[in-house]
Amino acid sequence: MLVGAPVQSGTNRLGCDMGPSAYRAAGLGEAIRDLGIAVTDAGTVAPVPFAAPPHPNRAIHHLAETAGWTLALTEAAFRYSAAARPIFLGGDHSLSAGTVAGMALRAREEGRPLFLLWLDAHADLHTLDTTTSGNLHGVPLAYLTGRPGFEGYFPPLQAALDPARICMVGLRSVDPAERAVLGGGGTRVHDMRDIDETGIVAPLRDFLREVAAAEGLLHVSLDVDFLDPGIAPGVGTTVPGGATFREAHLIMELLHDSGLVRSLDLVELNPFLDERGRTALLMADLAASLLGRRILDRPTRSF
Ligand code: 6HN
Ligand code: MN
Ligand code: MN
Ligand code: MN
Repeated sequence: MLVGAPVQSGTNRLGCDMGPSAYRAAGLGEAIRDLGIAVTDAGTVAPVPFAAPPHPNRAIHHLAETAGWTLALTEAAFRYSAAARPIFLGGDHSLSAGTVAGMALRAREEGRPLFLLWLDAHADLHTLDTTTSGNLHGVPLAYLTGRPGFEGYFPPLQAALDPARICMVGLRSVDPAERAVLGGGGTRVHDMRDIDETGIVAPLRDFLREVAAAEGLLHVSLDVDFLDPGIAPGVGTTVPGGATFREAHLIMELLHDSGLVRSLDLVELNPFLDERGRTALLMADLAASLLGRRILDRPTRSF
């Protein structure tokens, strides 16, 4: 199921709110249908009013609006995941504060643990007190893991995520305040240096084995800037040295093979910065890959 989440309030570069339209124009729905999977389009979620007081950190902007999106998306993710595998079409990464919170409620409802794979150049681990940019797409993981300082400013978190069930892949831009807490609570952290040295297959398989053993639900959050800007220019926060085309597809293929993914965020696409839709097309292709698209269907081989 496709769910539009045109969140724009978590960044200061305008254009992320055009993301859902770009994915639809890139043929994401058709690509999934071509795999023989029934797809419905739930349309677009709207933020609900949320009364947040002014925060002492004056850098923060659009706090109440982002909190309102968080509330609306928590509810939407919980509701849509009852009978479908939702794909949230962002929208900036602050939307994951809502989608993952909603999936945590879904997991609790099913009596299973929620696991999170975070594919991103950034850690998005700032609290409201540590962010210096004031861009709230930099805070969702701190909110979701129940770090202090969000009370009264964001919706109360009903089911916090266990940091030990988070796997971060692709990091290459981490602020000092984030570095101080990175990997805390047992979060798996694989930066680009790790991927260069050892590849992604072994650590990802290891994480997926843990999810399977725990009979967990897996949510994947894919930030466009996980990818190298050379292949994915349509994002406001490009960082050199990102994942290649094949590294990204291989991750999606392994995720598909695992059969564990319940929900997906596609975030940070900024169509205004894109080149003739190539980033939207690549993200749509990666989603199709996660859902089972293959060039060759290869028989299982034993060696
Ligand atoms: N994202 N750490 C930087 C900040 O402004 O807090 C960058 C955040 C990027 C957010 O990747 O979704
Ligand atoms: Mn991000
Ligand atoms: Mn990022
Ligand atoms: Mn920052």
